[in-house]
Amino acid sequence: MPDPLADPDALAPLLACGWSHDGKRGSISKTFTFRNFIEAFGFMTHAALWAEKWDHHPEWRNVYKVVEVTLTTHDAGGLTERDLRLARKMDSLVA
Ligand code: HBI
Repeated sequence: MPDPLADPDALAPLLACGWSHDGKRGSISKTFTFRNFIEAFGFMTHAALWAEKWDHHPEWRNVYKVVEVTLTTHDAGGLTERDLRLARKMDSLVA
C-alpha cells in the first residue's frame, strides 16, 4: 500500500537530515544520540509535549543516551504530513 503522503517531495529534506524511509511499512526513522541520559530524556520530554499537542505520537526506544524514533500514521496505514511535521519538530529540538 503506497504512502498516503500528499507530497512525496516533502520527504527529501528529512532524508537529507538523517531520517530513513521504510516504504514497505510507510514510516520514517532516525536515531538521535546525546551527551548523556538526561539530555536524551529531556529531548523525549520536549518532543512528547509536541506529540501530545498535535495528537500524533512517536514509536520510540531510549537506551542510555540514544533515542531511536519511528514515525508513522496508524490511522492512514502509512506516512502522512503529520509524521513529517513531527520529524521536523524533533530535528528543530536538537538543532
Ligand atoms: N499517533 N503516530 C500516531 N499515529 C496515529 O495514527 C495516531 C497517533 N496518535 C493518536 C491517534 N492516532 C488517535 O488520534 C487515533 O488513534 C484516534
